[in-house]
Amino acid sequence: MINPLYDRLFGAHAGKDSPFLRLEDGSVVTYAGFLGLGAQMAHVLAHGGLQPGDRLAAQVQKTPEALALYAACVQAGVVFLPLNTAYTTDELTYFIQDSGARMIVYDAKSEQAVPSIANRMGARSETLNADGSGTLTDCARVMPRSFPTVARSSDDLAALLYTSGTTGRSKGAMLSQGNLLSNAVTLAGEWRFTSEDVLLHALPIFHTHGLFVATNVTLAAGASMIFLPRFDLDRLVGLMPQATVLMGVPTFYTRLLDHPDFDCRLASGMRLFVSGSAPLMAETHARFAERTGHRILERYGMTETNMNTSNPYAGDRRAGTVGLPLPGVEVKITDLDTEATLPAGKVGQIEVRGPNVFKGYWRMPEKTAAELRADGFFITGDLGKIDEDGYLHILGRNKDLIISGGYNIYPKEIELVLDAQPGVLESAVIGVPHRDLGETVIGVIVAEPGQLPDLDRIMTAVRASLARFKHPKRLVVVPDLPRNAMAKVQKNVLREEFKEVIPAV
Ligand code: MCA
Ligand code: AMP
Repeated sequence: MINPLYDRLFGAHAGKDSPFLRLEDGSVVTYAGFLGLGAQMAHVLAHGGLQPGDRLAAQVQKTPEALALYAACVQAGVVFLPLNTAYTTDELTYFIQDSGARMIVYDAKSEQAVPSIANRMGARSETLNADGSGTLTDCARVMPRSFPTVARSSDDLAALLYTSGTTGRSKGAMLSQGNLLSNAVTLAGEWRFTSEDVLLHALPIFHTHGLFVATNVTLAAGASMIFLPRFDLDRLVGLMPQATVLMGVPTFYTRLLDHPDFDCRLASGMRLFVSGSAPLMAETHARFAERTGHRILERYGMTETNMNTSNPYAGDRRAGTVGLPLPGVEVKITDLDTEATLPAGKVGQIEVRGPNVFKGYWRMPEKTAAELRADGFFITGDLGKIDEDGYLHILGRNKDLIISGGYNIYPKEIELVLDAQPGVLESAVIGVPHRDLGETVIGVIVAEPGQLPDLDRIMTAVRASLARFKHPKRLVVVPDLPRNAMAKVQKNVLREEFKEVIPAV
């Protein structure tokens, strides 16, 4: 194989007239049509001077063209860097600059700043809009529908995905061809995917879950996807009878259970429901089984590692656990202080090793060294235990992280913005329980002596610099922050105090 990821996931389907994407309007993109468009886009990248290993940043809506751009990058040996469409210009600028992207693909209708950022960096910019139009597709249309696939090895980078950090500075996780391919093939096998499967795809395609888990697994099996531009509960329910598999974050499942039409008849043609990215409550698992007869299969992964563990397809899917290590993946629990491996039943930090584990953080050797051990084990920052039967239980986090509707939010990033506002002495951002999103963001502020911070003004500043899903749902002012003997803010005390600040609806 000259380009393992392309050859196995994409090239293997050359010439096939079978459906790959089933769109909302009833039209179908065949494998051959999709690969043809990908090849045309690969020509655009090559004409634009992109060399193998160069980064291409894309902040675009979920369209077949956006997915073809991913295929084009893999085929041209270019490192794909997808970006959340909710990111503000400030956030976008950081990712583009940090990655040194050589080409930026953006939606001309929603982002105005890219051409000037690109100019400053000597990068090219192309547009790709929500309706598939733009300079990228205009240029692609006149290109040949085949492209000489660029040779790559398993260790070459295929994608750079940013994940926020506890210091507030996002880190680019370097994912190799081998990382992505090994996980896709493993998951397709474990979850028994075949070319007959139809995946109901309602996740965004700028994160691991929607892009690598859902899309790569579909590609590995030569299956097809009902490709929804966004999550829409009524559409999901309406289309379910045409699908066989759904992958979603827990919010998908709690919302489905709230839908009056969602019942066992609707789910009768489905063979698998997968949940991940955030904890699935055992209660949701039980209610879902009661309503549909299906036991949701929960799995556990990270941007840095793709998927690590999964409940079994055929065996016992245990609620409240994330299942067993995937074939080829090692999981161990270690003591936080001594780093010694702990026996079954003991709680410690979760470490993983395997072909799925990333190559390190882009241009951050110290951060890489701090989290990726020399022996290949990655310190996930999650806390848990392995029970007597080998099932992994995630029991907490050793990292200050909030997961809202499956999106990860690092409090530090928000605290930096809050702390910079007039009248604010310091702040602590916490996650509190939220019925729909699992957790939601609360900003706790201490005022400068004698000052009364203007909360509306603070929220305006937050809106200007951070994506909407990171915005605190409430700001509260307190006289001081609780601290322990080491002067560390006790966020657990704040979480307890404000756990009911957002009413359950
Ligand atoms: C949307 N909003 C949110 C979220 N999503 N606020 C907080 N948390 C969220 N997750 C806000 C919008 O900014 C908007 O704010 C309002 O809610 C309505 O927006 P809308 O787009 O209509 O929301 P939605 O369609 O209801 O979205 C909810 C969602 C979505 C479907 C749960 O967030 C989603 O698709 N989440 C999946 C994320 C994901 O793919 N994570 C995987 C990461 P306003 O009203 O103020 O305008 S990969 C990962 O974690 C690892 C590797 C793994 O294991 O998978
Ligand atoms: P990300 O940074 O988006 O890659 O998110 C990775 C984090 O999401 C993990 O470190 C976990 O904390 C969390 N996560 C993913 N899947 C699950 C799950 N099934 N249960 C609990 N937490 C999960």
